[in-house]
Amino acid sequence: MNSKTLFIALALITLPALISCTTEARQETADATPTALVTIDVQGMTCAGCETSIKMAVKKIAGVKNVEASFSEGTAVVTVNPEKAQEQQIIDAINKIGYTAKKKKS
Ligand code: 9UX
Repeated sequence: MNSKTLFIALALITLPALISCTTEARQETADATPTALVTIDVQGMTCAGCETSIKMAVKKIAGVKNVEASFSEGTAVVTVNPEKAQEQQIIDAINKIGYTAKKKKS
């Protein structure tokens, strides 16, 4: 590979990353509500359906913006407005539908 090819390859790899970065920054200034990521340990998920159940239950909580659940990792990563959604509410909601949720030790 000569250096010109290498430069073009690098530009192709780097440009989309730069563009997505600025897009993200713009969204944050447009939306002034504070966000925090809360990671919960969830035991008992065994399939993608379980992930969906967790997402549905946690998304109902006021102040929850996004939920990503992973049965393979045993976690739920929840994007919240920390002024509205409390970690304990998320844990309670998951426990209520039959899984075992615990605050993730950080
Ligand atoms: Mo995943 Mo199915 O639990 O009940 S195994 S949803």
